[in-house]
Amino acid sequence: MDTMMLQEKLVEKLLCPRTRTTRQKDKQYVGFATLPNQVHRKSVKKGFDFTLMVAGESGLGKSTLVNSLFLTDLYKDRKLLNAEERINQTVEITKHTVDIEEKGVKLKLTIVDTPGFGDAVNNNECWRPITDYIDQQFEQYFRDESGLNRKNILDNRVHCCLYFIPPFGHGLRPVDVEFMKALHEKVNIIPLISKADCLTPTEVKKLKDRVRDEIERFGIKVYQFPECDSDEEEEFKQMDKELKECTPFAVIGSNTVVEARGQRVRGRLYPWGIVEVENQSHCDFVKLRNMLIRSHMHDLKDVTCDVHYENYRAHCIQEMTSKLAQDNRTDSPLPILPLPTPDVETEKLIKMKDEELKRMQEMLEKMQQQMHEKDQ
Ligand SMILES: Nc1nc2c(ncn2[C@@H]2O[C@H](COP(=O)(O)OP(=O)(O)OP(=O)(O)O)[C@@H](O)[C@H]2O)c(=O)[nH]1
Ligand SMILES: [Mg+2]
Repeated sequence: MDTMMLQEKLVEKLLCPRTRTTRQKDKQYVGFATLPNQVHRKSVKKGFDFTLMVAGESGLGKSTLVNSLFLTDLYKDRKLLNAEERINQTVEITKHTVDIEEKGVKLKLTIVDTPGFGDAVNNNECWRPITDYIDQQFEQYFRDESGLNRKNILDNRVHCCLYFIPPFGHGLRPVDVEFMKALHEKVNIIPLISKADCLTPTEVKKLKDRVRDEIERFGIKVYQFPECDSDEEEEFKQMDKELKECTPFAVIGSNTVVEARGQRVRGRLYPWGIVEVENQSHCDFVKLRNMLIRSHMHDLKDVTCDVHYENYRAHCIQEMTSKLAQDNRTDSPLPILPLPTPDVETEKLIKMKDEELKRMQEMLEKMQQQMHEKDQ
């Protein structure tokens, strides 16, 4: 092993052990400052990035929840560099980027807020703008990856999509099934039961069971939590089991801070009492936030990269190959007619087409080479 590799291994050993003990000792700590324990020093210096999308029917509390999840000022160690306070109805896909810093660890969080469906008269293919958005990000990455400046690629791929299910009703509606199925090959879907303060604990349980059954019955591929290693400590295994059993998470969002039990907490004030967003007996908000920014962020990114993006890339390469084959066929020597002398415009077009074909050929070769290297 050469010195470089030895050094790398050492750094990895220092930074990578998934320090379960740290996590367990530090249970009350909510943030992402433990991320460096899981990754390389380079990433620590550069900071982490994560892109989260929300989708679902209009008015289910998507914008409120993402605001509650990350743009919070309740954590003492956290510096907020940019936050948006007021929430209106979302009318187009909007991207908010927030730089959060916690104990010197930087996280560049991108939230893709999408307008809810249901307001239009015709909700046919209401998922289309969202799948198009996800594909566009893949396409951009694919282009950049095949370009010259591969070192400084801006990765805007969507790592996770929180899909909001209404609390009223009796489970998934056809539109929910259709929506999630349109997305499930492209992004990690985490289904959520929204506005859980509308339901009693028994109703929450009933709805969760029903949604879980329906997800299975309709063949919807939601994000699968990774298996817990058999050599993990019992306490960790138990936490992992609880997290899995808790899905789909029932959540509550709020942008207001209220006074409860002598403390200022994020909650919703009703004439009959206060519902606290971060109270684990009120909803699964804390579990969701912990899994997103603490325990499963890397896995969500890995699945995006290794499964969803790879699918997209394979599909692109296949399309390019068949297009090239088709073009080659049409370019085969024409038998009979004497060709007219092309005018300047036509010549320009032919030249452009030739160049495009050449570029595609090069891109294809590069991709195939990369895939070959990966397979080895
Ligand atoms: N009861 C209850 N109301 C909520 C909750 N979260 C948000 N709301 C309220 O629901 C309304 C709509 O919230 P938004 O966050 O704008 O909903 P949205 O899903 O982003 O809506 P669109 O932008 O139209 O797609 C607001 O009045 C919120 O205060 C919740 O957890 N429980
Ligand atoms: Mg909204």
